[in-house]
Amino acid sequence: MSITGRPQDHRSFPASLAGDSDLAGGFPPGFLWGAATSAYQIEGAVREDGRAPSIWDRFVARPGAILQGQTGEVAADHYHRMEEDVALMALLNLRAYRFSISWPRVLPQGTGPVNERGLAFYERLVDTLLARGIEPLATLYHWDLPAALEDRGGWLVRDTAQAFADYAGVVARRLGDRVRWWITHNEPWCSTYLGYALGIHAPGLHDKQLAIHAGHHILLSHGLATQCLRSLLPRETQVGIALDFYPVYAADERPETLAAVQEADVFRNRWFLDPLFRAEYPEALFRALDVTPPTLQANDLAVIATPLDFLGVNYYSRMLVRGASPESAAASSRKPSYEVIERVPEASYTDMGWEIFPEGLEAILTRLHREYAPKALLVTENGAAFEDHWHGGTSVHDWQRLHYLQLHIEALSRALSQQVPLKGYMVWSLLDNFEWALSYSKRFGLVYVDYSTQRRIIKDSGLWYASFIAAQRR
Ligand code: IFM
Repeated sequence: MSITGRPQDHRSFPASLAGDSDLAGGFPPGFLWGAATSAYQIEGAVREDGRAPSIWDRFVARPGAILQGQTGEVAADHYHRMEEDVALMALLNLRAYRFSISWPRVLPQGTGPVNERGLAFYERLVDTLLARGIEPLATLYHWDLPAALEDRGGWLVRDTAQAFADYAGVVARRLGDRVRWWITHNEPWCSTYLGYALGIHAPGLHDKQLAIHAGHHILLSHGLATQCLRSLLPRETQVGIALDFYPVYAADERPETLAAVQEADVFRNRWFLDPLFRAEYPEALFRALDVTPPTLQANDLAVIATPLDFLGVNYYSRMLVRGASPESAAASSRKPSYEVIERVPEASYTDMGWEIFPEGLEAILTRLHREYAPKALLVTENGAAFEDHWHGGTSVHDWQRLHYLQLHIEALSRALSQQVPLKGYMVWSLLDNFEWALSYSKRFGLVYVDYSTQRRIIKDSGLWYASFIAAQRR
């Protein structure tokens, strides 16, 4: 089945798609077609209604941390434009919307008194979505740890894991009768490695050993929160986690390269996957990073591996590696012992410099199904940044993003035909937003945001996605 129109034909593509009966039959009824965002990236209003700072509010204030010194203080001003944004989702025919809840809005000190106004915002959002027939998918942690908890040790201390579970309980008690899909953490690899080892995300530390400890407490917090959600929520509630995956490919067939594929896979994919689904860390991780394993208490791995209802898959690109030659590996004690190939001559790249590789989505979905067998899978993020241009009218012609989405949706359909229990697909992102250290320079939205006026313009990719969803069975 092919749904791909020639990119230059994209403006007329939706109509032809509507008549494509093969396509209409390709996705199961009830498939969740949606889009995703996260709190700090879109909300703004960082000092309003009792919200306290998170580690990101602190990190963005560090000189040099963020491109052009920008912050999420206003972002896409979603906190004030929530109704308008949900109306946009309805125009896009979205059946689902994945958002994240800001922990410091709900519990400004991370623990203790609940900030009623913060919780009320998310309650209004959920009710507004439901009134439009849009399924809410709530993520509890998309990287914005309350700064007050960072002052008590943040993810480096076990207490934060219990604090997270208690926060999950607070939110679940309020929204659990209306939200059926829950995601504990978004991309723990990023909050761990980018935040604690590379220092390019909050809290901005540069220590691989600390990343191992932080990652363990994040995993533990996930397990504790999952158990808490299960104890509070109706049986049909779906609880999962969203991991970011980069299927690893070999640049050549040398034995060193084949070993490098395994090493990179352990580091980039299995670090979080194995504890969650196999109740064990891949030992090779610690050798490869030259660190010691985290300190485990008796029940930790069993808690972390509490069974999940679904696994969220965030997919953007693949990783292509070449192993170091035996001589250079021996001469250097540097880790890792492979080179990541950033550029392939015949490939196309997004504005993030990420290779467009839709086959990788099919590959990771089928592999996860085969090797880890989660009960269900959900693509919780997929999308692309491109340089979009708005000329003041009512359209933004982003044929590259449109084509990217078509190619990846085709990949979903191939995965489904291989019996992958796939339940939905969330485009990253609904709106252009604050792309972390790269601030507003990268646009991922189906909807363009003119930051000087906060005007929203649906891009051609958004129009196409709306028509595509409309052509699906309900
Ligand atoms: O913007 C991020 C998001 O916060 C997490 N996943 C990847 C996106 C694009 O970089």
